[in-house]
Amino acid sequence: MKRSIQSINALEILDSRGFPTIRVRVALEDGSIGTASIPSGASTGANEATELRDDDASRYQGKGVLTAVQNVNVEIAAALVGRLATEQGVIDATLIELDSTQNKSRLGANAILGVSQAVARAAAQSCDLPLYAYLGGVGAVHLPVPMMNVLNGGKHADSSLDFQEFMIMPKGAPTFAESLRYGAETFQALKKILHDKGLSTAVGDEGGFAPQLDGGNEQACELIVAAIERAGYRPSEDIAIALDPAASSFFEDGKYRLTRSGQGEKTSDEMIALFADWVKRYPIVSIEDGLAEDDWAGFARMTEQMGQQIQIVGDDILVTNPKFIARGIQEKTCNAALIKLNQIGTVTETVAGIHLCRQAGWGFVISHRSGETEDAFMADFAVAMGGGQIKTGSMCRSERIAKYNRLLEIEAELAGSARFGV
Ligand code: 2PG
Ligand code: MG
Repeated sequence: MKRSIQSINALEILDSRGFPTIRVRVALEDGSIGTASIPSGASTGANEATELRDDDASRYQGKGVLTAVQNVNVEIAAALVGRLATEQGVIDATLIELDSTQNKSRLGANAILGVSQAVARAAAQSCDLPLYAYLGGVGAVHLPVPMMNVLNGGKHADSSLDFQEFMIMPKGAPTFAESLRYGAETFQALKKILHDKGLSTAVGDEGGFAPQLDGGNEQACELIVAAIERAGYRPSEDIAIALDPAASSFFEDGKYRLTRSGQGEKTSDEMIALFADWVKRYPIVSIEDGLAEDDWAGFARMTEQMGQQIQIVGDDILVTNPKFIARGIQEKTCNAALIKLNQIGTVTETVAGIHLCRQAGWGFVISHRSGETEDAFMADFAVAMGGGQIKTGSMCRSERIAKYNRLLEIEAELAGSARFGV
């Protein structure tokens, strides 16, 4: 059969932090080729699918992925060669069954997802379709509003910010291309403001600036509003703010510890009060992981208090896992999910999680990881799923820009039929 898998090969490559990751190449009988390179998080949720590392201290501080590469080349290849690449559900179910663990720890979610995504790409090429159209069908015309992480803190930078991500969301732009311009101009304005204040303009893992600020986490919001205005845009109408404090990373012994900024310890309710106060004073439209991954009760209180007004996104608490998303819907934990393919490990399960979000009337945001590669699969995936939101870093570093550039290409290709907005 022309669309059956002829060969599967993996390679150990490097991600944007210089740590190893896996690239998979799938070839079909008809000559179609699909590749996929898998990203890697720093502020990972405890319940994410397992990223298999070699733990061989003599290579890359134990972070090598040669075992995962071997698992693809030998066991997975043996199970999938000869199968139809267009049967994504069957391929993914076979991978899950072959692994046979709850969290993909035997073969590695990095190995499994690499194959899952590369198969999808090869199948798209074989069908002579762009990836977004293959995955999303004729209705895949909705370009996402980007959340651009222009100030980096937490586990992504040695800045003074406890909160990991301060993002701008150019939601008032008429097209994706224009939203990118609004964002890039604001990023440059922010650079100038930091420079003029004698602050560092060096960047963190996701390409946002990582300065030492005396004014705590809140000063980041002030600087962003100033940058939006300096670039000639209206805060709120043209460009709003989205936050990802990644609160699991500073939650210790039952308290949120804002040590970097010197803002002391807070309970869940004090954190919620802080966010509620900020939402009144800054154009914040979305808060992801404002509380820690185990704080289900706190999340539900935050959603009850603020969920009518802003988007409350679950990342570490839901880990793109349909099981946790279903619990979140049941318990009204949030009103949106962050979606990262490598948190769950197959394309099929990721789509299943998104379907749950849709059914519940939740939003969803397709997201990169802090350790990325030049692979722009997620850009096509965001258009295919049509949720209207993508989070893929700031306005520099090519592993981030690769996704934005791919979205520009898609918008141009769709021409008159493209839609843009949340
Ligand atoms: C997050 C992500 C991506 P990481 O917390 O949302 O920004 O970070 O990949 O380090 O988990
Ligand atoms: Mg997050």
